[in-house]
Amino acid sequence: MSSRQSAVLVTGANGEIGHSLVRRLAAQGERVVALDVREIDAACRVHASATQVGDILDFGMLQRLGVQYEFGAIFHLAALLSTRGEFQPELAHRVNVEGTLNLLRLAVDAAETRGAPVKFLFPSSIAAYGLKGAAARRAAGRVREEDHLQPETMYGCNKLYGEHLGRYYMHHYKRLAAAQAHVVDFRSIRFPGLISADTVPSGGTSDYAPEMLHAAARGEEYNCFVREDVRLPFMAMPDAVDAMLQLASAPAENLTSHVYNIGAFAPSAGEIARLIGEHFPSARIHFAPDERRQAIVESWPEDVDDSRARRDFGFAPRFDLVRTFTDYLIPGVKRRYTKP
Ligand code: AKB
Repeated sequence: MSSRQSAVLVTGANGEIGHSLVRRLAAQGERVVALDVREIDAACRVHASATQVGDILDFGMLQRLGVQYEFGAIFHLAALLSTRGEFQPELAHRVNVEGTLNLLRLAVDAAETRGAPVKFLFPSSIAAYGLKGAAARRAAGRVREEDHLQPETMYGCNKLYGEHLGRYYMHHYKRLAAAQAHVVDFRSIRFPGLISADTVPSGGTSDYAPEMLHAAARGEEYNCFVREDVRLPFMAMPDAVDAMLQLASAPAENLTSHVYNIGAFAPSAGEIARLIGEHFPSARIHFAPDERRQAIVESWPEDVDDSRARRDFGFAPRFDLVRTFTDYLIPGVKRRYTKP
């Protein structure tokens, strides 16, 4: 019997999903170890049982954590996103692929120590898809998990490969060794663009939506880097975190795949700007497309087919586009930016 404390590990805890996820896991009574390459934010630290500042490329550091804690689940959120990855593709590859491999190794070690599988939750992305421009994405409509897997960004390639690595560790790891162990219970969601009232993402290409909102709430002008008519699937952060927790707790026998699309609404950038304008009438949002970032968005699907997630783990978003703004984002950002 191990004397180690059982815990859940969250990498990338400072990121936009990390904040909400750490809080929700703690509220469920989990002991959460929050790991990030930067000092853990105060808002996240209060919910974590322990924090660790470190690089996921440092396997020694991960091993030391594995000696201290018995991880029953790993939520591996740390990644370099799509825009940043196009400036530093090799660094993105190291963080997104070698980092993921390190976490999968940690999961194998943890499973061996505890004598039971370790759940591995991996946020993948609509960036795993690759469509050849506006006409192709219109023709493709709501894409299914198996189709159009020709990512054009380093980040998209890394996420798709991360899904394959997870599938390998779950079903085929060391298949020629004497004793085969299927010890990593890998589960992945391809997230759409996410919008949070509490955090502003950095380094992504779907960032124009949250950036527009937070700029308006701060009374700042915003130049949107995509065209007004471009459409992309988005989701409110609470629904994204719910989906991850639902997938994590779903009985293994209900899951027919290691990867799931989820979606909620797919507005154009102009529709998002108009909604923001209804709540912040003095918002100054202009469209100044950067054709290269526009092309990245246009390689992603206009919408996704998430029927598999709805069927297998009961995914059902609470927030449609209007409710996302009226019930969640607008009250949240007003609270955040109103001086006491
Ligand atoms: C990005 O824009 O890179 C991410 C994503 C869509 O996964 N938000």
